[in-house]
Amino acid sequence: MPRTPKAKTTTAESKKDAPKRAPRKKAAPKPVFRTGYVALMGRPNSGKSTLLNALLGQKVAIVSDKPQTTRISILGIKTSEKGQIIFVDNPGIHKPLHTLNKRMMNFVYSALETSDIICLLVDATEKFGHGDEYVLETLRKVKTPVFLLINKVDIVRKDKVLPIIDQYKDLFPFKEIIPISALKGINLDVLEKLLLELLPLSPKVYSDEEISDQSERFLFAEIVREKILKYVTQELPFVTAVYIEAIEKKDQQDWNKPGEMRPVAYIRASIFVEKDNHRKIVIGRHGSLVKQIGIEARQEIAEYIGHKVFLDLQVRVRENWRDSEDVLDLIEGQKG
Ligand SMILES: Nc1nc2c(ncn2[C@@H]2O[C@H](COP(=O)(O)OP(=O)(O)OP(=O)(O)O)[C@@H](O)[C@H]2O)c(=O)[nH]1
Ligand SMILES: [Mg+2]
Repeated sequence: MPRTPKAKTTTAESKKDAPKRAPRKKAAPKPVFRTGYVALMGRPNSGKSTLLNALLGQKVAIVSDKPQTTRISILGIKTSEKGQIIFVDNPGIHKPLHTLNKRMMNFVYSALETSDIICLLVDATEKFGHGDEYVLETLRKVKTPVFLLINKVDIVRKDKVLPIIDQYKDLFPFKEIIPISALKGINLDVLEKLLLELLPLSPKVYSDEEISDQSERFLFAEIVREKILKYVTQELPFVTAVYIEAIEKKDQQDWNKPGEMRPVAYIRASIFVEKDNHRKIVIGRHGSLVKQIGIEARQEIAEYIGHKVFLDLQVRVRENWRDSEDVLDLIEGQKG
Protein backbone atom coordinates (compact mmCIF):
# COMPACT_ATOMS: atom_id res chain seq x y z
CA MET A 1 0.00 0.00 0.00
CA PRO A 2 1.42 3.36 -0.97
CA ARG A 3 2.27 5.46 2.04
CA THR A 4 0.59 8.79 2.23
CA PRO A 5 3.09 11.54 2.70
CA LYS A 6 2.87 13.23 6.07
CA ALA A 7 0.99 16.47 5.94
CA LYS A 8 3.09 19.53 6.55
CA THR A 9 2.07 21.31 9.72
CA THR A 10 3.50 24.71 9.15
CA THR A 11 0.36 26.65 9.82
CA ALA A 12 0.51 29.95 11.67
CA GLU A 13 -1.05 28.15 14.63
CA SER A 14 1.63 25.46 14.88
CA LYS A 15 4.51 27.99 14.52
CA LYS A 16 3.17 29.86 17.49
CA ASP A 17 3.12 26.69 19.60
CA ALA A 18 6.65 25.53 18.66
CA PRO A 19 9.26 25.98 21.39
CA LYS A 20 11.43 29.01 20.80
CA ARG A 21 15.03 28.27 19.81
CA ALA A 22 17.73 29.93 21.85
CA PRO A 23 19.84 32.28 19.74
CA ARG A 24 22.98 30.59 18.46
CA LYS A 25 26.01 31.10 20.69
CA LYS A 26 29.65 30.61 19.71
CA ALA A 27 30.84 27.28 21.11
CA ALA A 28 32.91 27.92 24.27
CA PRO A 29 36.54 26.82 23.84
CA LYS A 30 37.21 23.47 25.45
CA PRO A 31 39.13 23.94 28.73
CA VAL A 32 42.76 22.99 28.26
CA PHE A 33 44.15 20.52 30.78
CA ARG A 34 47.70 19.27 30.81
CA THR A 35 49.21 16.40 32.78
CA GLY A 36 52.68 14.96 32.91
CA TYR A 37 55.73 13.83 34.81
CA VAL A 38 58.52 16.24 35.69
CA ALA A 39 61.70 14.65 37.04
CA LEU A 40 63.85 16.63 39.47
CA MET A 41 67.44 15.66 38.78
CA GLY A 42 70.87 16.84 39.80
CA ARG A 43 73.84 16.14 41.99
CA PRO A 44 73.29 15.29 45.65
CA ASN A 45 72.55 18.39 47.76
CA SER A 46 71.53 20.60 44.82
CA GLY A 47 68.12 21.23 46.44
CA LYS A 48 65.72 18.85 44.66
CA SER A 49 63.74 17.85 47.74
CA THR A 50 63.62 21.44 48.98
CA LEU A 51 62.20 22.41 45.59
CA LEU A 52 59.61 19.63 45.68
CA ASN A 53 58.35 20.81 49.09
CA ALA A 54 58.32 24.45 47.98
CA LEU A 55 56.35 23.69 44.81
CA LEU A 56 53.77 21.69 46.75
CA GLY A 57 53.58 24.18 49.61
CA GLN A 58 54.04 21.39 52.15
CA LYS A 59 56.68 18.95 53.30
CA VAL A 60 56.61 15.59 51.54
CA ALA A 61 60.35 14.93 51.20
CA ILE A 62 63.04 15.10 53.85
CA VAL A 63 65.87 17.58 53.44
CA SER A 64 69.36 17.74 54.90
CA ASP A 65 72.70 19.43 54.37
CA LYS A 66 74.35 15.99 53.90
CA PRO A 67 74.60 14.53 50.38
CA GLN A 68 72.58 11.47 49.29
CA THR A 69 69.63 12.21 51.56
CA THR A 70 67.00 10.99 49.10
CA ARG A 71 67.42 7.26 48.42
CA ILE A 72 64.08 6.35 46.84
CA SER A 73 62.16 8.44 44.29
CA ILE A 74 58.91 9.92 45.51
CA LEU A 75 56.11 11.70 43.73
CA GLY A 76 54.75 15.12 44.60
CA ILE A 77 51.49 15.84 42.79
CA LYS A 78 50.31 19.38 42.12
CA THR A 79 46.84 19.74 40.67
CA SER A 80 45.31 23.05 39.56
CA GLU A 81 42.59 24.17 37.15
CA LYS A 82 45.13 24.18 34.34
CA GLY A 83 46.74 20.81 34.89
CA GLN A 84 48.40 18.20 37.01
CA ILE A 85 52.16 18.26 37.37
CA ILE A 86 53.54 15.04 38.80
CA PHE A 87 56.97 15.90 40.16
CA VAL A 88 59.40 13.05 40.72
CA ASP A 89 62.01 13.76 43.40
CA ASN A 90 65.05 11.57 42.77
CA PRO A 91 68.25 10.59 44.51
CA GLY A 92 71.22 12.73 43.50
CA ILE A 93 73.21 11.56 40.48
CA HIS A 94 76.49 9.99 41.65
CA LYS A 95 78.83 7.12 40.82
CA PRO A 96 77.45 4.13 42.71
CA LEU A 97 79.75 2.06 44.92
CA HIS A 98 77.37 -0.06 46.98
CA THR A 99 74.23 -1.97 46.03
CA LEU A 100 72.25 0.79 47.83
CA ASN A 101 73.76 3.38 45.49
CA LYS A 102 73.16 1.25 42.41
CA ARG A 103 69.51 1.03 43.40
CA MET A 104 69.43 4.80 43.96
CA MET A 105 70.77 5.34 40.45
CA ASN A 106 68.22 2.88 39.03
CA PHE A 107 65.51 5.22 40.31
CA VAL A 108 67.20 8.05 38.43
CA TYR A 109 67.42 6.04 35.18
CA SER A 110 63.81 4.97 35.31
CA ALA A 111 62.66 8.57 35.98
CA LEU A 112 64.77 9.68 33.01
CA GLU A 113 62.91 7.28 30.77
CA THR A 114 59.40 7.97 31.99
CA SER A 115 59.35 11.77 32.37
CA ASP A 116 57.91 14.35 30.01
CA ILE A 117 60.29 17.06 31.22
CA ILE A 118 63.51 16.94 33.24
CA CYS A 119 64.48 19.73 35.62
CA LEU A 120 68.23 19.70 36.19
CA LEU A 121 69.11 21.52 39.38
CA VAL A 122 72.60 22.90 39.83
CA ASP A 123 73.94 24.52 42.97
CA ALA A 124 75.01 28.09 42.10
CA THR A 125 77.48 28.08 45.00
CA GLU A 126 79.44 25.09 43.67
CA LYS A 127 82.13 25.13 40.97
CA PHE A 128 81.52 23.07 37.83
CA GLY A 129 83.37 19.76 38.12
CA HIS A 130 83.57 16.12 37.03
CA GLY A 131 80.33 15.35 38.85
CA ASP A 132 78.50 17.90 36.69
CA GLU A 133 79.99 16.45 33.50
CA TYR A 134 78.77 13.03 34.62
CA VAL A 135 75.25 14.46 35.12
CA LEU A 136 75.21 15.99 31.61
CA GLU A 137 76.46 12.70 30.15
CA THR A 138 73.56 10.92 31.87
CA LEU A 139 71.06 13.42 30.42
CA ARG A 140 72.47 13.09 26.89
CA LYS A 141 71.13 9.53 26.85
CA VAL A 142 67.54 10.76 26.45
CA LYS A 143 65.69 13.15 24.12
CA THR A 144 63.39 14.56 26.84
CA PRO A 145 63.39 18.39 27.10
CA VAL A 146 65.58 19.61 29.96
CA PHE A 147 65.13 22.81 32.01
CA LEU A 148 68.25 24.05 33.77
CA LEU A 149 67.44 25.41 37.22
CA ILE A 150 70.29 27.36 38.77
CA ASN A 151 69.39 26.97 42.43
CA LYS A 152 70.39 28.81 45.62
CA VAL A 153 70.57 32.22 43.92
CA ASP A 154 69.54 33.71 47.27
CA ILE A 155 73.10 33.21 48.53
CA VAL A 156 75.20 34.15 45.50
CA ARG A 157 75.97 37.59 44.11
CA LYS A 158 73.86 38.46 41.05
CA ASP A 159 76.92 38.85 38.82
CA LYS A 160 77.89 35.22 39.53
CA VAL A 161 74.75 33.83 37.87
CA LEU A 162 75.34 35.04 34.30
CA PRO A 163 78.68 33.20 33.86
CA ILE A 164 76.99 29.97 35.04
CA ILE A 165 74.27 30.42 32.40
CA ASP A 166 76.90 31.08 29.71
CA GLN A 167 78.90 28.03 30.67
CA TYR A 168 75.93 25.65 30.72
CA LYS A 169 74.24 26.84 27.55
CA ASP A 170 77.31 25.86 25.52
CA LEU A 171 77.33 22.37 27.00
CA PHE A 172 73.75 21.24 26.50
CA PRO A 173 70.68 22.33 24.48
CA PHE A 174 68.49 23.30 27.44
CA LYS A 175 64.88 24.13 26.70
CA GLU A 176 64.84 26.81 29.42
CA ILE A 177 67.37 28.22 31.87
CA ILE A 178 65.89 29.67 35.08
CA PRO A 179 67.74 30.99 38.14
CA ILE A 180 65.74 29.99 41.21
CA SER A 181 65.81 29.71 44.96
CA ALA A 182 63.94 26.67 46.22
CA LEU A 183 64.43 27.87 49.79
CA LYS A 184 63.17 31.43 49.26
CA GLY A 185 60.65 30.63 46.54
CA ILE A 186 62.31 32.80 43.87
CA ASN A 187 61.04 32.25 40.30
CA LEU A 188 59.03 29.14 41.16
CA ASP A 189 55.88 30.67 39.64
CA VAL A 190 57.76 31.22 36.36
CA LEU A 191 59.01 27.62 36.47
CA GLU A 192 55.55 26.20 37.06
CA LYS A 193 54.02 28.24 34.23
CA LEU A 194 56.68 27.12 31.73
CA LEU A 195 56.35 23.49 32.79
CA LEU A 196 52.58 23.53 32.33
CA GLU A 197 52.87 25.05 28.86
CA LEU A 198 55.07 22.17 27.73
CA LEU A 199 53.23 19.21 29.28
CA PRO A 200 50.98 17.12 27.01
CA LEU A 201 47.25 17.75 26.79
CA SER A 202 45.89 14.97 28.92
CA PRO A 203 43.43 14.30 31.74
CA LYS A 204 44.66 13.95 35.30
CA VAL A 205 46.19 10.70 36.54
CA TYR A 206 45.66 11.27 40.28
CA SER A 207 42.68 12.63 42.16
CA ASP A 208 42.79 16.23 43.44
CA GLU A 209 43.44 15.12 47.04
CA GLU A 210 46.50 12.97 46.31
CA ILE A 211 49.78 14.76 46.90
CA SER A 212 52.30 11.92 47.17
CA ASP A 213 52.72 8.20 46.53
CA GLN A 214 54.51 7.37 49.77
CA SER A 215 52.92 5.41 52.59
CA GLU A 216 52.60 6.78 56.11
CA ARG A 217 55.08 4.15 57.22
CA PHE A 218 57.73 5.28 54.76
CA LEU A 219 57.17 8.92 55.70
CA PHE A 220 57.67 8.12 59.40
CA ALA A 221 60.91 6.26 58.63
CA GLU A 222 62.09 9.22 56.58
CA ILE A 223 61.24 11.70 59.37
CA VAL A 224 63.36 9.67 61.82
CA ARG A 225 66.20 9.55 59.28
CA GLU A 226 66.01 13.31 58.75
CA LYS A 227 66.54 13.88 62.49
CA ILE A 228 69.51 11.48 62.48
CA LEU A 229 71.06 13.31 59.51
CA LYS A 230 70.73 16.59 61.38
CA TYR A 231 73.08 15.38 64.13
CA VAL A 232 75.57 12.96 62.58
CA THR A 233 78.63 13.64 60.43
CA GLN A 234 81.38 11.90 58.40
CA GLU A 235 80.37 8.40 57.25
CA LEU A 236 77.38 8.15 59.60
CA PRO A 237 74.84 9.75 57.20
CA PHE A 238 75.66 7.08 54.63
CA VAL A 239 75.53 4.06 56.94
CA THR A 240 72.22 4.76 58.70
CA ALA A 241 68.83 3.51 57.60
CA VAL A 242 65.47 3.42 59.36
CA TYR A 243 62.99 0.58 59.39
CA ILE A 244 59.55 0.93 60.99
CA GLU A 245 58.90 -2.40 62.70
CA ALA A 246 55.33 -1.68 63.76
CA ILE A 247 52.67 1.00 63.97
CA GLU A 248 49.82 0.33 66.33
CA LYS A 249 46.91 2.77 66.63
CA LYS A 250 44.62 2.56 69.65
CA ASP A 251 41.89 4.55 71.35
CA GLN A 252 42.80 5.25 74.96
CA GLN A 253 41.23 6.86 77.98
CA ASP A 254 41.99 10.61 77.99
CA TRP A 255 43.02 11.33 81.57
CA ASN A 256 42.51 15.08 81.10
CA LYS A 257 38.90 14.55 79.99
CA PRO A 258 37.38 11.76 82.10
CA GLY A 259 35.13 9.44 80.15
CA GLU A 260 36.54 10.49 76.79
CA MET A 261 38.78 8.41 74.54
CA ARG A 262 41.66 9.72 72.40
CA PRO A 263 43.68 8.09 69.60
CA VAL A 264 47.30 7.18 70.29
CA ALA A 265 49.91 5.69 67.93
CA TYR A 266 52.67 3.38 69.14
CA ILE A 267 55.56 3.24 66.68
CA ARG A 268 58.55 0.91 66.96
CA ALA A 269 61.50 1.72 64.72
CA SER A 270 64.98 0.31 64.17
CA ILE A 271 67.92 2.43 63.16
CA PHE A 272 70.36 0.27 61.20
CA VAL A 273 74.07 1.05 61.24
CA GLU A 274 76.99 -1.01 59.92
CA LYS A 275 79.37 -1.23 62.90
CA ASP A 276 79.30 -1.19 66.67
CA ASN A 277 81.15 2.13 66.84
CA HIS A 278 78.42 3.63 64.61
CA ARG A 279 75.86 2.33 67.09
CA LYS A 280 77.67 4.00 69.99
CA ILE A 281 77.75 7.33 68.14
CA VAL A 282 74.04 7.27 67.29
CA ILE A 283 73.12 6.32 70.86
CA GLY A 284 75.33 9.11 72.25
CA ARG A 285 76.50 9.68 75.82
CA HIS A 286 74.06 7.99 78.19
CA GLY A 287 71.64 7.66 75.27
CA SER A 288 71.42 11.43 74.81
CA LEU A 289 71.57 11.53 70.99
CA VAL A 290 69.03 8.81 70.24
CA LYS A 291 66.78 10.46 72.83
CA GLN A 292 67.01 13.84 71.07
CA ILE A 293 66.37 12.20 67.66
CA GLY A 294 63.34 10.47 69.18
CA ILE A 295 61.91 13.67 70.68
CA GLU A 296 62.15 15.59 67.40
CA ALA A 297 60.84 12.76 65.23
CA ARG A 298 57.95 12.08 67.61
CA GLN A 299 56.91 15.74 67.59
CA GLU A 300 56.89 15.90 63.80
CA ILE A 301 55.01 12.62 63.39
CA ALA A 302 52.43 13.71 66.00
CA GLU A 303 51.93 17.00 64.17
CA TYR A 304 51.44 15.09 60.93
CA ILE A 305 48.87 12.62 62.24
CA GLY A 306 47.28 15.10 64.61
CA HIS A 307 47.40 13.05 67.81
CA LYS A 308 49.66 11.60 70.47
CA VAL A 309 52.55 9.36 69.45
CA PHE A 310 54.89 7.06 71.37
CA LEU A 311 58.08 6.36 69.46
CA ASP A 312 60.47 3.58 70.47
CA LEU A 313 63.87 3.71 68.70
CA GLN A 314 66.41 0.86 68.79
CA VAL A 315 69.84 1.18 67.18
CA ARG A 316 70.94 -2.13 65.60
CA VAL A 317 74.06 -3.26 63.79
CA ARG A 318 73.46 -4.80 60.35
CA GLU A 319 76.90 -5.39 58.91
CA ASN A 320 77.27 -4.20 55.31
CA TRP A 321 73.55 -3.58 54.98
CA ARG A 322 74.26 -1.29 52.02
CA ASP A 323 75.17 -4.42 50.05
CA SER A 324 72.44 -6.66 51.46
CA GLU A 325 69.55 -7.10 49.03
CA ASP A 326 67.40 -8.39 51.91
CA VAL A 327 67.81 -5.29 54.08
CA LEU A 328 67.45 -3.01 51.06
CA ASP A 329 64.22 -4.80 50.07
CA LEU A 330 62.93 -4.37 53.61
CA ILE A 331 63.63 -0.63 53.64
CA GLU A 332 62.30 -0.01 50.13
CA GLY A 333 59.26 -2.18 50.83
CA GLN A 334 58.08 0.35 53.42
CA LYS A 335 57.08 2.76 50.67
CA GLY A 336 54.12 0.52 50.00
N1 LIG B 1 70.43 28.89 50.51
C1 LIG B 1 69.75 27.93 49.91
N2 LIG B 1 69.86 26.66 50.35
C2 LIG B 1 69.15 25.70 49.72
C3 LIG B 1 68.30 25.99 48.63
N3 LIG B 1 67.73 24.82 48.23
C4 LIG B 1 68.21 23.86 49.04
N4 LIG B 1 69.06 24.38 49.94
C5 LIG B 1 69.80 23.65 51.00
O1 LIG B 1 70.63 22.68 50.37
C6 LIG B 1 70.73 21.51 51.18
C7 LIG B 1 70.33 20.28 50.38
O2 LIG B 1 68.95 20.35 50.10
P1 LIG B 1 68.10 19.06 49.64
O3 LIG B 1 66.79 19.57 49.20
O4 LIG B 1 68.14 18.01 50.68
O5 LIG B 1 68.97 18.61 48.38
P2 LIG B 1 68.74 17.34 47.42
O6 LIG B 1 69.12 17.76 46.06
O7 LIG B 1 67.37 16.80 47.60
O8 LIG B 1 69.83 16.35 48.00
P3 LIG B 1 69.90 14.73 47.87
O9 LIG B 1 68.60 14.17 48.32
O10 LIG B 1 71.03 14.39 48.78
O11 LIG B 1 70.23 14.42 46.45
C8 LIG B 1 69.84 21.76 52.41
O12 LIG B 1 70.66 22.22 53.45
C9 LIG B 1 68.89 22.86 51.92
O13 LIG B 1 68.41 23.69 52.96
C10 LIG B 1 68.19 27.36 48.20
O14 LIG B 1 67.48 27.72 47.27
N5 LIG B 1 68.95 28.26 48.88
MG1 LIG C 1 66.69 14.94 48.22
